[in-house]
Formats: sequence, C-alpha cells, structure tokens
Amino acid sequence: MPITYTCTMAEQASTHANDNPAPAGAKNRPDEWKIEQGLAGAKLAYLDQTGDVTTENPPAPWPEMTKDEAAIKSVGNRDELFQRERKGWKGYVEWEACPEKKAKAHKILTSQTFPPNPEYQLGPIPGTNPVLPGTHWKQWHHAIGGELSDVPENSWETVLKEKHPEMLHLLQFPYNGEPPKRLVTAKPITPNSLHFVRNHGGIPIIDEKEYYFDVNGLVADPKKFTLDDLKDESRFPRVTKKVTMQCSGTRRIEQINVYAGQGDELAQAPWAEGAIGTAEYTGISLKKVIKACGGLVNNAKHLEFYGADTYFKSGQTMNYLVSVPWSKVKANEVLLCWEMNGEPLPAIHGFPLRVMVLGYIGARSVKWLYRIKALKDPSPAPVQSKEYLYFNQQTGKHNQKPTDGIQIQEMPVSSAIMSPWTNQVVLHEGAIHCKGWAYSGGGRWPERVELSADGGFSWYAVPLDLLSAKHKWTWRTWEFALPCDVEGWIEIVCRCWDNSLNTQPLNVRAAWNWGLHVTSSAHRIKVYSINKTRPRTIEKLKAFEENDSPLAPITWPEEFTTQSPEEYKEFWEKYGPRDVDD
Ligand SMILES: Nc1nc2c(c(=O)[nH]1)N[C@H]1C(S)=C(S)[C@@H](COP(=O)(O)O)O[C@H]1N2
Ligand SMILES: [Mo]
Repeated sequence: MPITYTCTMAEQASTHANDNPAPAGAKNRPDEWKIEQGLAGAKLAYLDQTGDVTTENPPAPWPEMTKDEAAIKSVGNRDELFQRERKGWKGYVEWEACPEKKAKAHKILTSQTFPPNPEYQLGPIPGTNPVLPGTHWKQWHHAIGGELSDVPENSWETVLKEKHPEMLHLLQFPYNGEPPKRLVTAKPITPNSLHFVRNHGGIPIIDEKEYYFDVNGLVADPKKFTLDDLKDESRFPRVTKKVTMQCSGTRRIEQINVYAGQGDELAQAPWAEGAIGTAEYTGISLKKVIKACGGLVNNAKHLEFYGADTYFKSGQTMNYLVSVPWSKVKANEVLLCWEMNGEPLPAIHGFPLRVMVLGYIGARSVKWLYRIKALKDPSPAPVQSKEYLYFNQQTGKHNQKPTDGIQIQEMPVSSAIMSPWTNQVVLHEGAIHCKGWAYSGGGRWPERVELSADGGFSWYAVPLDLLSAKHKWTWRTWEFALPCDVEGWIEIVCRCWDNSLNTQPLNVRAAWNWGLHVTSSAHRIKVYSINKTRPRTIEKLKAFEENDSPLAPITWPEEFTTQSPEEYKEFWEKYGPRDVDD
C-alpha cells in the first residue's frame, strides 16, 4: 500500500486545533493540554512558591520592535565607519584595535530591538533545511552595514559553492552544518565538502596575495608573516598530519532532548553526531614561528589567536578570539595550516590560514587567522572567558558566573552510533549491523569500542579488525554485527575506552550542563528489533506480506487477524480458561 504524507504531525495537530475552537467563555487555551503536559514548555508560567500563596508568572513577551532612527543616524555614515580594512580582505572589520568603532556599533545595536531566538528547545524543531535561519544574526550584520552589509548573503553563497549538496544545514547564518549520518563515517578521512562547519560570523574572503598575519604581544621581536614566508621550507619544516576536530557541541541534541539550555540558536546549535570530522592538514608548527620572533618574553604563557570574522554578543561586536597555553605550542601540537586533504583550505574552513590545535575542542582552531598575540594569562575575550564553559548541573541561568565553568580545552573520550537510527525498525537475523565513530581528545585514542543491545548491562567489544587504523590525533570508525536475540524495543548503547582507559558516563543526565557542551555520555539509541530467526516471527512476517501490511511505521495497527478462532480455542482447551474455579 503506497503511503503519501501530505503534512507533518505538527501540521496535523494544528489543523485539528483550528477545527475545534474553544467554546465561548472557556478559560483553557487551545493548546492547554499540550502546555500542561510540558510539550509547549516555553508557554509555561513559572511558579513562585516563596510566599504564603503560590503565584503564577507567565513567560515574558518579547519586547516590541523599536528603532531609534535619530540615534542610529547620529553614529555617522556606516559605510565609512565600517569600511574594508585591508585591500583583498572582503568581510573583515577590525574591532579589537578600535574601541571607538566598537562603541559606535554598540550604539547602533542598542538603539533598536531585534527578533527573538526561535524556540526550538521547549517546542518542536523545524523540519526544514536550513533548520534555523539565524534571522537576528542576519539583521545584526545588516544593521552595522558597511563591510558587513552583504556578509550573510555571501556566506550562504560560499556554502552552496563549497559544501556537499547533502549537508544538513543547522543554521543558515552564521553557517553551521553537518553531514548526514550515512556520510559522517563513510570514510575514515572526511572529504572537505562533507566536513562539518561551525561559524560564529560570516566567511571572510581573503586574497592570498594580500594575506599576512601579525605576531606580537609578549614576543622578543614582533613580526609579520605572509603565506610565502610560511611555505619557505628552509625556514619552517613542513608537517602533514591526520587530525580529527570535534566541536564541543557535537551530540548536543541529546542534552536538548532531556533539558533545555540557554537557547541561543548559534551558541547552542542543535548538533547531532556529525560535528566531528577528520582531515589531513598541511602546515607548520606554530612553535617555529614564535622562535622566529625571538621567543616569548616577560613570562608569557598563552597565545591568543584572532580570526577575521565578526561575532556579536550582548550588543557588542568583536573578532573571534581564543587562546591556548604555550605548553601546548611548545609540544608542537599547534599547527598553522594552509592545506586540507591536499587542497588549499576552502574559504569556509579558514582560507588562507587557520590554526589547528591537536586534541582540543574545535573552538580553539581559529580560522582566517590575522593575529597571534602572546599573553601572560588566557585570553580575556568573551569566546574564551564566557563561552565553552563546562558547568555543573546546579549552575544555570539563575546563578551562573563564568568562573563556575571549566574552560573546555581537551575533549574527553566519546563515541556515536551512525547506523541504525533511533526509533528505527530493524529486521535482522540475530545480529544488528551497527556503524559509528569513536574519538578521544588530548592525543589519546580509542583502544576499545563496545556495544550493548540491552541498555548497557552486557557489552560486546568490536573486534579490532572492524575498527579503522589507530592514529594519535584521530578518531576510529567502526562497524559491528551486534548479537541481538530479543525482539521489540531495545536500547543499543555504544561506549569507547581510550588508551588511558578513560570511558564515557552511561547517561546524558550524568553530564548534562547549562552550556550543553561535551555530550560525551555513552550514545543510546532505541531500536525496534524484529528477529527473523524466530519461527513465530517468520510466520508472522509472511502474514504481513500476504496482507500487504507494512512493518513501519511501527505505530500502524495490524490490519489483519493475527490468530484464527480455532487456534484461540485450542489454546484455552490445552491451558485451561483465564480464571480457575477452585
Ligand atoms: N575565526 C573563527 N574560527 C573558528 C570559529 C569561528 O567561528 N571563527 N569556530 C570555531 C569552532 S567552535 C569550531 S568547532 C571549529 C570548526 O571548524 P570547521 O568549521 O573548519 O569545521 O572552528 C573554530 N574556529
Ligand atoms: Mo565548536
């Protein structure tokens, strides 16, 4: 029987609501049942139980859209204020060296209101691709104008040009996208077009010939470097390394599915398991560049990296700044790279030069690098000091301070199942074929991957022949036929042990945190198992076929008689009636 879907479940639900308007005088909202059941959490009042009487405080409405045109005009000509900084650097505005310019941008951003973040944590996630549009991020760029005017549109053009047509676009702008599950682990090395992308702003388009970056701050001899300088092998030995980069937001959707976090669509993009990728990078060790600048002075211990994109936070504009400790650089674990899988870096991945910090969260691997500054302390800039923090569960909106969070650097051990998918019906012959990845940060690597078909009580180790090759800085992809005798809903769980014998917490709750970072708990999927080696199942499957009745969706009731009256009668005769007489 062919199935034609005409509308989504959410659409059906809303159609029904419109069909049945509330009777006149009724106090219930049309979606009262959903609200009471927590299915429209953003509409719930909060309860204040601190007084004698409990009060209900409905959620605040978003402020009215206002715009103080005069105030904005008083800032001056935006095309002049925020004009191109450097010849051949499209979409780059320097904020960090220009406090006055920052103040003017702040005035523009605070003289008007912008639309809210879409509610996608306490309500349904849109079924579109792009999933989220990034409306206010686009509007912020347009509001600043000048060099940022057409950055959102240019960014999307670059996505269409450089990324695989099958990418799942989580956020259109700033662009955030991951490959579909079947392509995440299709190869141990991720093709460039399928590598996930995590952007906090637009994509600067930089002319290689006009490119240079500065090294300054606490170095003996501050210098500028062009790409040709770095490529001069008599000065800098070239290195090529296979590296897995993982965003600390990977698998965030599992945290969102249990409890909502802060909800900024950029900061908390609802990543699935694809915000991880592996590529072969070519470049040089940053340590040699620091040496070429005479080394660090005055007890410098950290290196701050500046990316040429513009990031907006709390009404402020800034460049993308983070830092790593010198100890990491000294160990030759921080590279400056211009090639990805044998090709020049794609624009979207940082052309012409990016930092690669081996074994750290992706956030430290700054793209479109234009400055390196040596500092005594870690970067005080917002991305380093106020984001990428790992809070404990008692810390959140109501009480958090950045210093309550651990700044995330090395990623812990993690893994994920790419096939089958949660809620999928799997017809098998006693083993469910599973595929996935496993990774550990900090230069550790997966030694063992284990799967459980019973929610994590018993575990099977994936035979080593079914794991991809071991490398210090990379993930291992794996596949395994997981023995499964039972039928019905089962929970498949995957966990990894790294070479230090670290493993993963067993439940999302154990590691849930307000920033929704580092979802490193064992990956759990619910699968409906149909084991075709069982005689009754074989028989039943024939009946499904004869009756042209589908196995999926699993929620469809069987449309045929599953037992004959004779068989039914025979059963009671043999085993006695339901209730005994004495
Ligand atoms: N300049 C700049 N560098 C950046 C970012 C950014 O937004 N701007 N995002 C960071 C984050 S959070 C991650 S996970 C990685 C993603 O790198 P990719 O887009 O090449 O996969 O880049 C990092 N470097
Ligand atoms: Mo990230």
